[in-house]
Amino acid sequence: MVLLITRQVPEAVAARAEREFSTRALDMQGKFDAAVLLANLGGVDAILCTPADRFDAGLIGQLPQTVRVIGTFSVGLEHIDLAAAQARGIAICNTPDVLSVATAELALTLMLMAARRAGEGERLLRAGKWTGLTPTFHLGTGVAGKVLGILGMGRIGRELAEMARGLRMRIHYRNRTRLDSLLEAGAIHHDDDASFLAACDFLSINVPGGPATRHWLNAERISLLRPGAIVVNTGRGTTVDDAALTAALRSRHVAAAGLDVFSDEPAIDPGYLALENVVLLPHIGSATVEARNAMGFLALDGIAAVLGTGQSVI
Ligand code: 8YV
Repeated sequence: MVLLITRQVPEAVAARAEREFSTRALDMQGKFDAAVLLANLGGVDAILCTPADRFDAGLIGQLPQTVRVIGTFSVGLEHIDLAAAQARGIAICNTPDVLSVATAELALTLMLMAARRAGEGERLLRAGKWTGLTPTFHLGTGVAGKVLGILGMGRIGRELAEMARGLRMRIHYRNRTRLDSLLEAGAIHHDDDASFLAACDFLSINVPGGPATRHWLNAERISLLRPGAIVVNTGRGTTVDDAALTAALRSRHVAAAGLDVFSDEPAIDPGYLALENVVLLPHIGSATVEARNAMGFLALDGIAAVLGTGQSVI
């Protein structure tokens, strides 16, 4: 079976792919090039892609009949037109669960960095501007006893809740449906945005991207946050209205933010770059050796299952 891999994958994943498939590695860098993909699809049975590769209906319509499955090196699926794939009989598989710990760890990293102004402090020190300690130097805010509001209490949100409880935070959440009490583990559920946002000292966005969550955090919802709240996003950049969040960071209604995802990444809204009170990371939520190997293996499992059985694994 021939497997085309769009981007460089971890060594252990590439080695396993080579053992189990006849592989064609495109090693694409930067912007996704659909023409290069299409030129290399002769005889291909399966594709392993990433969220940086957009499989819209137009591209899916041009895939050769031999392609039976697209595996994505991600839990997120918003870059693939699922209806178009289904119409063509192409199965889709993704990599849930195995990245939840890594992504929750990064949400926690951003939350603590934003609360303690870590990025700003490091920039100041490296610029040789640290003149020494005073009791009022570089004050941030603590997290113990504060409310962490989690938007999206799926696998990553619940992992984050468990970690944050260890920091003695109080967990509130907003989700499509209320969790059962075992999964809730004492977290307070809100069935409307206003009461949820008013409760948040910290807001962590852990929902998937796509039209249903586009610009969920807009000017109106930001105005419902407690003044001085801190916002963290490790889901998708499209969930945040950048103009509204940069305005709130400038006015300090939102005291700080930590962002790992951006609506047009790798391009960054210049409004963020001009601000000290935002920590910006280059979409590294799942970027641990452990998570990325596990993601690759899970994607290969899914592809093998489809090619072996003809059944979708999602
Ligand atoms: C990327 C992610 O997939 O899983 C997701 O949805 O956003 C990330 O983990 C990964 O960084 C690159 O493939």
